[in-house]
Amino acid sequence: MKTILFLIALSSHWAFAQCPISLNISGQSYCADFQWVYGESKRQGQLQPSDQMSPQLIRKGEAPIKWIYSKGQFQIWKATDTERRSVQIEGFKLFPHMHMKNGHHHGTSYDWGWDASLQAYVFKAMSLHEMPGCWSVRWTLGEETLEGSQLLFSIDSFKNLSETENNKIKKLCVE
Ligand SMILES: [Cu+2]
Repeated sequence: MKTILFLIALSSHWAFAQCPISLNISGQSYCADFQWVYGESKRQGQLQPSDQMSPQLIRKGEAPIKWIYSKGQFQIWKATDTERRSVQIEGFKLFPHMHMKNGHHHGTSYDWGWDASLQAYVFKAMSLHEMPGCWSVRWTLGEETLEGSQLLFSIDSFKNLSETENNKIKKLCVE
């Protein structure tokens, strides 16, 4: 019995590792993986690498010179492909979205593109500002609207916040 339970646990873990995020896009099943990487800062209008891991919340009133723009990599492959060969999907993109407590929703600046050397999409230059609401990452094949997109995940834990501060954010994300 123990062995069987162990095998079940192992296989579900394996399945998760094989398909960290499941997506159905235009009737096709895909697996995807999103990974945060080091953020960037701006020097004379140019993005430069920083030593701060994403995601980073930009504090209220913080001078733009100190802002850390969050960055991540996104890979997507056909669910049936055990070799996880990256594919590009026509019109597919991720975008940052803010759901505010007062019912207001809005986006922010970002950059989305394909990196041929990484064989992955790069999602960067995201300025995630501190405000009473929940930041999330959504995906779409077209418009960056709530109706025209789907939730990929909520950003409910920032690398530059304390545990107490992150717990406040988590509450904003479940409300
Ligand atoms: Cu807002």
